[in-house]
Amino acid sequence: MIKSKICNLLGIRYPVFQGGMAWVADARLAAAVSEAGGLGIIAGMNMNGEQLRAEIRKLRALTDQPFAVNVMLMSPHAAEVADVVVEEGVPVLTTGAGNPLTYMKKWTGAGIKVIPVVASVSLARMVAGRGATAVVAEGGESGGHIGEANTMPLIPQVVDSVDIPVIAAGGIADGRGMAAALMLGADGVQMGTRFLVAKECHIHENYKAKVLAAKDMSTMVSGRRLGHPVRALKSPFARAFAEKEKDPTVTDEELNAFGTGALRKAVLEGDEEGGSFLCGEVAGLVKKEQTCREIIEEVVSEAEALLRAAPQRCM
Ligand code: TUI
Repeated sequence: MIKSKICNLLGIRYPVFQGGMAWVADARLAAAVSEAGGLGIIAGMNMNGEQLRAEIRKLRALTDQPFAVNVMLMSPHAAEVADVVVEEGVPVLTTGAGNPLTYMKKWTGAGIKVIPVVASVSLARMVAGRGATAVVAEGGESGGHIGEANTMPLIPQVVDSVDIPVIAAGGIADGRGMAAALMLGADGVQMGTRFLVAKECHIHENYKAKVLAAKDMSTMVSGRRLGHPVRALKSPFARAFAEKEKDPTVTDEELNAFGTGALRKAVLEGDEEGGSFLCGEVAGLVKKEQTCREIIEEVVSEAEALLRAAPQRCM
């Protein structure tokens, strides 16, 4: 069985994290992943402090396994959320879309294991020096907000730069991706897109159908002009946003206003016209709806079989 340092550090059975996807990763999804032996992560992005507190308590009613909360640092509620995770005694935190240094002392001082999502060697080094337990190194193949580096070059460079475990994210949706990530030196993987179609993932059926129908060229990146590139499925909204982005008569404020609420519309309403269906480049590999347990066990056993068979394949 694939076991790594991160399993012992966090008390989880498999080195598999579920991405803390905004509007998507609620208590029901995170609890199912944690019950199946991975690390379930609640997205703090779309909640204020009190909503997050309720979600954490809901998860605790569903599982006694370790779990995490993702603090999206660009969220208007980030400061409030940063306090609630301490008050609620959350065991593990991931952060995203920014530099978490402002909060590191508060969190590590409260005994929380902090695992920032990083998109560069420099941020990985910085947080490792401030008490991070591990990092998730995320390549630009990911869905949602992305950095500039891709997974294949990013992971080994981060691995070489820090002496804490590195979890690979971006472009991983099956055992082949997991085996490759482990060979790059990662200690585990984080997957978002594969969990979008989990049975316990309560997004609109239109969203799941779009992910299941996606092919290799189905995603695109927009938002560079605003300083936060985002990968999503090609859609009327994503194309319109990309067009407006190129138009110098459209101000940044207008562009921001155009994007506001689009993710909520995709997740809750399945709005095919106005929704932003965030999704990773691996969507073309995601073929069926499964339980979180089936997903985790399938990915881990595929990876294990591949790694065992590696000498026959290559030598
Ligand atoms: O955060 C994510 N993915 C997200 S957040 C999100 S909500 C959103 N919606 C619309 C527009 C913008 C955001 C949807 N998806 N992943 C973690 C992640 N963090 N990916 C990349 C980064 C990152 C990038 C640059 C982290 C740090 C960083 O630089 C920080 C610095 O100051 O050096």
